[in-house]
Amino acid sequence: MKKNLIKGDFMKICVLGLGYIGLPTAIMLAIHENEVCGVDINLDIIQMINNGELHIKESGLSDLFEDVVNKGNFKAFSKPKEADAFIIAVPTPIKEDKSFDGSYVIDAVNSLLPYLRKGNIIIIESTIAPRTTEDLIKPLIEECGFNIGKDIYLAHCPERVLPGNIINELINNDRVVGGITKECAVKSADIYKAFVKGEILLTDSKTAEMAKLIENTFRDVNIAFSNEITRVCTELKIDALDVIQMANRHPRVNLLNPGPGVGGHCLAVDPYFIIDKEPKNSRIISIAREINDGMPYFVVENIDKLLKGTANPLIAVLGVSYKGNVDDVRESPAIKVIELLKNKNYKLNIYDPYVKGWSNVSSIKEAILDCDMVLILSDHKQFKKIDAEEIVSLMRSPMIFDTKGIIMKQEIAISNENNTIVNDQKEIKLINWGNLHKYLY
Ligand code: SAJ
Repeated sequence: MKKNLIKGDFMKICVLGLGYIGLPTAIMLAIHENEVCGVDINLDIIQMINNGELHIKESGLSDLFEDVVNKGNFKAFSKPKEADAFIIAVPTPIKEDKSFDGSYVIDAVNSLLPYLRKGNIIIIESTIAPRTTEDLIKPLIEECGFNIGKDIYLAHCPERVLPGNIINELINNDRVVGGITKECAVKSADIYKAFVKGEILLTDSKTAEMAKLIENTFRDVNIAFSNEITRVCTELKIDALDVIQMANRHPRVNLLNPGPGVGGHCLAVDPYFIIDKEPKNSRIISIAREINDGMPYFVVENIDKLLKGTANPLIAVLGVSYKGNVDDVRESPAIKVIELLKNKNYKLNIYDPYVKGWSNVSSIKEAILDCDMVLILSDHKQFKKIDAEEIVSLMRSPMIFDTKGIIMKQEIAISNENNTIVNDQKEIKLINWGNLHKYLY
């Protein structure tokens, strides 16, 4: 017999969308004794999961997955099944015109309607435009004759975990649960109590939607500010990295790091959901997107200047993913940089130890052989301790353009008294957003 849905109770939960968020969430719910039915439209993913294989790389996930495979309480299917609760974690992309595309969420809701019965909980974890739960999803359920807050409990509980640290953040981050009614929020929150050690904050659905979007937009705007500071400082011949470091020593200033642009499926996408809904008032948000999307062009503009006069330059591109130590290339600025460089007919040795299908060489060593510039575009741990001896002996002219600011002079060693890195009479030019101006003028 099914028990009342209170903390720690066994539940039957259907998770729709088995990607970077849905899959770890489903596994976490199964670890905590729920019977979990995972649903995806991709049959390869279903087959892999049911064969005990993972289709995404995420630290700590495979051990937990092994446990639930042994327990036997998590299986994947192509269609939903009857359950106590449904959690939707499908993608919410932007359309070509940058407007919100909620079609996967709507499809997922429509797909579960035939299995819905009184007392069920529906939680949307996908990031959605403000007011979507109330204006678009609620009517779909009401059209089936259900009363929200009495028959069905509907809430938005945005995912907030950082790729690369998902398991830890699933457990320890605070969660915001926004219900259509208070009862909806309370019932939905109970599901998370099984594994969330952070605080669970209850609110209404539109506040939860907006809070989630603002979290990522805050970061996007902050990074855009640092990228702008970098461009200003490069013109003024001031070390932007020093400036940011100094300013951050003020107790109430916290600038993020400049880079080759902002990627991933979150920061580079979610701000548009706000712009789409309320364009006339979203001015800073729009300009921040423009600045961050402009960074790959700025990177390439500077590569042109740095390699001016070099005959048939060969560039070793290190990193394709949108950030360090992940295999995700969605909206990656590195891909934009690569595309721009290819359009300009630069020869490229591309290497990323995490991402399949992009590398045309199979090691750092092979990438740097005979090249004129090492271009760092992702902050993978493997790139931080690049071997200075190899750089000097293998590169045609040793120049590193570190757009992620990960290489410390002292760590690539062989510094002389003047703090330039030399070996066998060759100097390594280690260029970052702080000293770029010295190599341009
Ligand atoms: N980046 C910089 N400078 C920095 C930090 C990041 O240029 O100082 C770039 C990264 O290289 C990357 C992009 O920003 O291209 C985004 O990376 P990220 O690590 O800031 O964030 P995501 O997209 O991996 O994850 C974010 C997180 N949101 C926040 O930290 C507010 C995560 O908690 C969310 O769950 C996730 O978005 C999401 O799914 O919405």
